[in-house]
Amino acid sequence: MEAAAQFFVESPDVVYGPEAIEAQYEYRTTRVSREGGVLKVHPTSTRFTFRTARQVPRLGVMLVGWGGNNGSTLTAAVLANRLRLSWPTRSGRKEANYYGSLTQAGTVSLGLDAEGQEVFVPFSALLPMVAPNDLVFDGWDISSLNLAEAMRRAKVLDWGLQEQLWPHMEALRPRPSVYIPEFIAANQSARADNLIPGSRAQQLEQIRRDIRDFRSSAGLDKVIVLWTANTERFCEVIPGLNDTAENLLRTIELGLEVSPSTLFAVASILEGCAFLNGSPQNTLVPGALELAWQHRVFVGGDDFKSGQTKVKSVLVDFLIGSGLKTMSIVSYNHLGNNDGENLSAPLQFRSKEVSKSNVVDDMVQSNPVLYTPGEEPDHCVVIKYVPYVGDSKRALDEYTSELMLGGTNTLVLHNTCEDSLLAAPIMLDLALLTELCQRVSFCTDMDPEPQTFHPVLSLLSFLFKAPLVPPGSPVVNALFRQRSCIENILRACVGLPPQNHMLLEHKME
Ligand code: NAI
Ligand code: DG6
Repeated sequence: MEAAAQFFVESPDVVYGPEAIEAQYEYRTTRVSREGGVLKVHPTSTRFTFRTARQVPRLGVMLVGWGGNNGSTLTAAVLANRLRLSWPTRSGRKEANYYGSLTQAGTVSLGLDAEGQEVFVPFSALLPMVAPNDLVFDGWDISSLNLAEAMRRAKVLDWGLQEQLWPHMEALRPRPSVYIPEFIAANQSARADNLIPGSRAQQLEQIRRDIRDFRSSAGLDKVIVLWTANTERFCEVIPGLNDTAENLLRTIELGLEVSPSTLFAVASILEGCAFLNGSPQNTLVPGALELAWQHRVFVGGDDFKSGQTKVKSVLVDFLIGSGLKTMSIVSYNHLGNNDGENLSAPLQFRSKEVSKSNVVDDMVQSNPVLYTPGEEPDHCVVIKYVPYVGDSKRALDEYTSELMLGGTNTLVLHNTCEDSLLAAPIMLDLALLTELCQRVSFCTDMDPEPQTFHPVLSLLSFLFKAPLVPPGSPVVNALFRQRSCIENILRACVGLPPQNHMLLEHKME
C-alpha cells in the first residue's frame, strides 16, 4: 500500500473548490415506533451538504500538566518525528513513528480495485488535516521543571532518544498554574512550585492572557487546550454554584469552590478555544457545558481511553455481541508513575474507578435477550501504586461469561505497556480531529442554515473512557462502533457511503 496516497472522489455530488470540499450526502437511517406491541421500522433519508474548509491552520496545543509523563512524552514524540530521530536500543535501532495514532497509523478502505482487492489509504488522507509534525506546544504545570527535566523524571523514553531530545526540550518551560490542594492527592504537594497567585478571578484572567500570549507570540491561527494534569476528585454539582454558565462565572468571581480543571475549561471557552478533558473528573460541569454552548466552542471528555479500557470495550462487545452472557469483570492495575501515586488517594481513585466502570453499559443494555432490565455484570476495578514498575503499567483482567447449558467461560488477560506511550498518540488524535471538526459545517434539505457539530463533540468518543455526549444522545462505548462513527462521518464529508463491509461483489456468482 502506498503510504500517503492522495485521492479524489469523482462524482457529481462532490466538488473540490479552492477553499472547500463540498459533498452532497444521503443519510439513510431508520426510525422505530411501537404500535400495539409491534415494532414498526421506517427507513428514512435526509440529504446533507457537508462543507470542509481545505486550508489547514497553524495549530497550537496547550497542555495543562505539560510537565507530566503524558505531556513530556507527547512533546518528545512530535519532536522526535519532526527531527526524524533514530536511536540504538538493545534490540536494534528504533526510528520515531506515530504508532497508536488512529489518524497517523490507522487506515481506511476506499473500495475495490479492478482485481477485486481492497485499496487502503491512511486515515489522515480522508480529509485535509494538520500534520502532527507541524503542531506547536505550550502549556502549564504546577511543577517548574523544564520539559527536558520532565522527560527525564518520567523515565518513559530510551536514554539514547532522551539525549538527542534534551537540547530541543530544555528551553520549553511550563507556565505557572492553579494549585488547589484539596482537588489532588496530598502526595503531590512537593512538586507544586510553579503557581499563579491571586484570587480565582485573577487566576482565570491569567490563564486567558497565557492563551492569547501563546497565540500571538507563536503566530498561531488556532489553539486547543487539553487537560492532561493529575486526576482530581469529583466536584459537587450544586444549584447556584456551577449548574449554569451564569452561576459558574459568578462562583469564580466570588472565589467560591471551583476545580482547577473547570477554571481552565472556562478560560479556554471564553478565549474561543476547544477544551478537552483527558482525566476522569467532572470538569465539564453543567455550567461549563452551557458556557460552551453559548460560545459555540467544542468541548470533549472524559479520560483518555488508552489500554485496559480499550481492550474491555472490544472484548465485552465481542462476548455479548456473540451471545455470551458476561457476568463478572474484574480489572486489576498496578503502576508506579506519578499518576499512580496520585491515584493512591481515595478520592482521586474514586474518580478513576467511576470512569473505568461504566464502559460496558451500552453493550449490556443492547442485549435484552441476555440481560433483564437493570441486570448488569459485577464489575470491580482495583488500582495499586507500585513505584518500581514506573510508567510500565500492568493490567490484569478476568472476564467470566455464561455459556449454554450451564457452562462457564473465564478469560484472563495480562497487559504490560508504557502508559504514556499509549496516551500520547491519543492526545494527538484528539487535537487533530477536533481541529478538523472546526472546519466542517453542514446543512440539510429541511434546514438550509449552515451549522457545525454540537459543542459537545461526541465524535471523539473512540478516544475517551467516559464519552461526553449531547443531552439525550446515546453513549457508545463499543470501540468499533466508535471508530466507524469517525470513519463514516469523515467519509460523508467527501461524499462516500458508510463502510458496510458487505463485499457483495464477492458473494455473487
Ligand atoms: P503525571 O502525574 O505524570 O502528570 C500530571 C502533571 O500534571 C504533573 O506534572 C503535575 O505536576 C501536573 N499538575 C497537577 N495539577 C495541575 C494543575 N492544576 N495545573 C497544571 N498542572 C498540574 O500523569 P500522567 O501519567 O501524565 O497522566 C496525566 C493524566 O492523564 C492523569 O489524570 C491520568 O489519570 C490521565 N490518563 C492517563 C492515561 C495514560 O495512559 N497515561 C490514560 C487515561 C488518563
Ligand atoms: C491506572 O489504571 C492508571 C490510569 O490512569 C490508567 O492507566 C489510565 O486511565 C488508562 O486506563 P485504561 O483503562 O485506558 O488502560
